[in-house]
Amino acid sequence: MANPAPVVPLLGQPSFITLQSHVLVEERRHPGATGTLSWIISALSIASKTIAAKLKTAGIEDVLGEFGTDNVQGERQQKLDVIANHLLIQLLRSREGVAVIGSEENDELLLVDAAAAGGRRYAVLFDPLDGSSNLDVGGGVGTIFSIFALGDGESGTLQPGRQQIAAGYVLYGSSTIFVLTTGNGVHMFVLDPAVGAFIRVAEHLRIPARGKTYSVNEANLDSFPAGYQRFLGQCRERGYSSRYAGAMVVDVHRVLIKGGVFLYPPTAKAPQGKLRLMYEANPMAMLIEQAGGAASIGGQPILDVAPEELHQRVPVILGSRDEVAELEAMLKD
Ligand code: P6P
Repeated sequence: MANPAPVVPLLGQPSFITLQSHVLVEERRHPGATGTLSWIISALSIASKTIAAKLKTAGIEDVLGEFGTDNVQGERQQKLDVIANHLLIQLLRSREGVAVIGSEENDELLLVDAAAAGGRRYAVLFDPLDGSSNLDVGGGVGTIFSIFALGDGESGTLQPGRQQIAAGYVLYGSSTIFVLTTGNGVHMFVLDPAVGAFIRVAEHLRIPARGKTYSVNEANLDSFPAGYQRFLGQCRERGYSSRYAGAMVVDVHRVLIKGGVFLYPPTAKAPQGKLRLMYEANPMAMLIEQAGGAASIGGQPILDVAPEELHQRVPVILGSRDEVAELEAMLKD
């Protein structure tokens, strides 16, 4: 008998499950699904690949720096904020079923009369380029998105985060990472630029019950409510490390993978907190809860907050269940 073929040890068997095939399999778990949601996630995937490509050569092309205007938040818009926002809006409005688009960069909701197969209608809310002030210094940035189903004729009503049917983010960092939940766990995909596809690298991510880092802007420490200060003092006594990138997607991704907590407490400058409920706190809260963690505004789960307006801000406490519970107890004292 001829020698058996040599077994070639592969350098790690890539799954070859792409984001698109993952989403189609998930779609089959929902009888009566029309594929409209899958197409919306596909639009988000295409937009993120295009944004990732632009970011890789940002220093070469003239797309860094300020655009010259302020957004509704009163923040200076970076050129890439405007580019990313335009890309996402154009791609999403071309998709059947996208009836409402909300963006950090736009004052009002955009109502898009996209007729959908089977009448399915969705609202897609996003922060197109979160942490964009990091761009000029080559830091990590991200896109955060939140998807709600809409009833017939429903357009402007904002729903509590618990009603989200999908949420996720794209981290443009050392690699481009797409993290997604459609309510059946949290799954992670990495962009293979040679193939042009997001390849699944992890399924059903679980956040550790406890971590060894906290992530907060300690420059605001003196204006944090006392419970936060006590909690952070306890973390330091326990030998925790402090990690803060100044971009929510970067900091929350670290917490999702390694455990610990991410905090944006009320401060003197932002008494309601700085982060926006509808397209930052809610999607991140859905991901963290789906991964077995906890997400609170301090005394109430983020996902149960009844929204009052599109750009509403809330305090954010999210991460490992044990640590969030400890902080919540200190806030009650
Ligand atoms: P600060 C970026 O501007 C952002 O919206 C989040 O991505 C980030 O977590 C936070 O603000 C950083 O805010 O006040 O610490 O610079």
